Amino acid sequence: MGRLLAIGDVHGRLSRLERLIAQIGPSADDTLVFLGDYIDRGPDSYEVVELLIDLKKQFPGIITLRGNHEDYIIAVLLGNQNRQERELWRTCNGGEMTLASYRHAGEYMSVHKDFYLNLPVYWETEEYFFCHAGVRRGVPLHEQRPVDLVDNRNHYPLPHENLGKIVVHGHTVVDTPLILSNRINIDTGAGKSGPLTAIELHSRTIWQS
Ligand SMILES: [Mn+2]
Repeated sequence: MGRLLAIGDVHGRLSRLERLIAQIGPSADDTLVFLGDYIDRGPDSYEVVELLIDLKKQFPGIITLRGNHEDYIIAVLLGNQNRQERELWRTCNGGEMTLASYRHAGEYMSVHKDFYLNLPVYWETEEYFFCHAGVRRGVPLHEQRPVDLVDNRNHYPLPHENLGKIVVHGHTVVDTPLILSNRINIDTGAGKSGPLTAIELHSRTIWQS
């Protein structure tokens, strides 16, 4: 049986992602679930998405979920973002860095339209439920709304709440990976000054770069 890995919010940090992938050394038997937020804040959004697309071509077990930052770019690509939302994305949510990254690459964001529009909001195994932002307290896993799976904050299940599976997510920055009995959060703030984190779930091995 291959390994089962989750990788936290990358936020345009290509070198950290490259180092992490080199440490992990993925093989065709492994499943790697990327938890979303590939873009914004860091300098290399275009290159990060290129690398993810390349990994998906190389390995059969690469899953890329949708984060709230991909929601911003999807809104741009679909023309659903009004002026105020665009300003908020650019100035407060790191979108300026994404625009610059595509500009430097000489590409339009639409070059990755298929990638962005085909990101699922969750993925699961018998034991684990993967999504970007975690699940909303009190709602069964399969009744969760996409908006909560992608952008939930402050409504996490209580530590003793039995969810049926262990939820693995990112989105809310923690200093060190948070490993509870019902959920695991591995967003260690690569978008700011923190490391990028991966966890192998059978062995609970952690890698950081
Ligand atoms: Mn994030």
